[in-house]
Order: sequence, then C-alpha cells, then structure tokens
Amino acid sequence: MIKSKPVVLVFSGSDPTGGAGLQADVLTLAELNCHPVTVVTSITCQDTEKVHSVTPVDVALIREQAKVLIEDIAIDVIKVGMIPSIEVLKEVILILRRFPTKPVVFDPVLSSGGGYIFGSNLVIESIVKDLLPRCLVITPNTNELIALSKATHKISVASSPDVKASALSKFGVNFVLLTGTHADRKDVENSLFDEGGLVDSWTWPRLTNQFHGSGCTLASAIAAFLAKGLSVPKAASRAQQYTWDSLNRGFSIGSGQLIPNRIYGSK
Ligand code: PXL
Repeated sequence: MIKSKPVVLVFSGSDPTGGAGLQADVLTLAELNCHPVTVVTSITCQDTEKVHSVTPVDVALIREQAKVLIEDIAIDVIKVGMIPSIEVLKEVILILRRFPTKPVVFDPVLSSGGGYIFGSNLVIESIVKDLLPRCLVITPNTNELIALSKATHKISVASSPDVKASALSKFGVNFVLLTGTHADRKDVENSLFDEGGLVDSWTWPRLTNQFHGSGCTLASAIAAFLAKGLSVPKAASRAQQYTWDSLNRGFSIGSGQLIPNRIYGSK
C-alpha cells in the first residue's frame, strides 16, 4: 500500500463559522498537504462575533470515533484543540495512552476571542497533571501561560513569561511556543522554550485586525510540519510563516473577526 500523505489526528470542537476549531484544522492540514482525520469533541454555536454555546460530545461517542479511526488508519501526529469538559479531557487522555510515542501538539485554548470561557480550573489543573506530560509542544498565549502556570501551584505568579514558559517544560511537555499576540508590544514576538530556557524566537509585524482561529491555524500547521518530518524548532518556524501569511490574507464574512485565508497556494 502506498501512503501518500502524512496523517494528523485532530481532537477539536466544531466551529460553524469555519474560522476556528475543527474547520480551521482541516483547512490548514489540507493546505499543508497532510490528511486530517478528526474526532469531534464539542459542538459550538457561534458567529464571527462571539461563541453562543458549547456542548461537549458524549464521551462514548468520542471513544468510538477514535477507536474506529485508530484501528484502521496509521496516524503520524496528534493535535489536540479546545477541551470542553473534564469528562472529555479524561477520555482524550485515555485515548492518547494508546499512542505513548506519537508526537502530540496541544493548543491550550481556554477562552474564545470574544471572552467565552472554555476551561474551568478543574480542567486546567488536570491538563497540567495529565495532558502536558503527553505533549511534545504546546502553544499558549500569555494569558494561557499564566493560567497553566498557576495551576501547577509551583510556578511563581511573579515570574516573567519566559521563566514561566521554561518552567512549564518541567511538567513533562517538551517545548512551549509562547505566542506574543496578547503582549503589549509593537511587533509580535513568539518564543520557543524547553527545559533549558529559550530555544529560538521570532518577530512578526503586528497585523491590525482581529482574527478567528489564528491559534488553531498555528498549532495545526506545527502538527503538519512535524508530520512531514521537521524538528520542533523548524516546524514552529515554518508554521508561524504560514499562519502569518494566512492572517495577512484574512477576509471578512460577517460583522466580527476576520477569517484567516488558509488556502492561498502556500506551496
Ligand atoms: O480559537 C479557539 C477555538 C478553538 N476551537 C473552537 C473554538 C475556538 C474559538 O472560538 O470555537 C471550537
């Protein structure tokens, strides 16, 4: 059998606008010449302005979606997006146990751009305890970094973002790509850390618009480049370029945030 494309398994919520979540993952992976296989973890109702509701998918259905995929398809990389409940988190962790060595990219989405809170404190604490040790790379923004660090109960609240990001690596995750869109700076600086400290950093011209699903695009693109065999620093670099280019070409479909243009002939 000829396997023609790297396969990325994504655990994501459905975003009916096509801006974030599952739809963002599928578009990104397709553009980057990978094949997405998907486990839907929640159904959201949202428009380009705000999230109206989030309904977690029944865990038995999550288990069954994953089971039949896993038994049939060879997975190269796993990407985990928004976790809507502690029950879903526990199920995802159980599924990941079946792949002790597969690279996992986790986008720790804790709230939407419009402010809808996805992750309770219990979910965040369980992410730190049980999910981070299974992750090769996570992609928090500064707010998510603070929330994850607090939940460790061991990282000082007063420490700098850089110290926090590096300290998080001690909780089992290999790399933390801290994104700088929420920082109060002219440009956007994204920095990659491991346990030893800063590995690399990148500076991008700040785009003035608000975008829906930029984090999903970045994390999926990292998963795609890892699936194509790149190292984490190289995958992080290529994924940022792809994400910035998609955002720069973003378009408006409604009254709220712009949609990244992920299908723009990046190859
Ligand atoms: O952009 C983060 C995100 C991820 N996944 C889903 C979402 C959102 C933001 O709204 O709805 C399903």
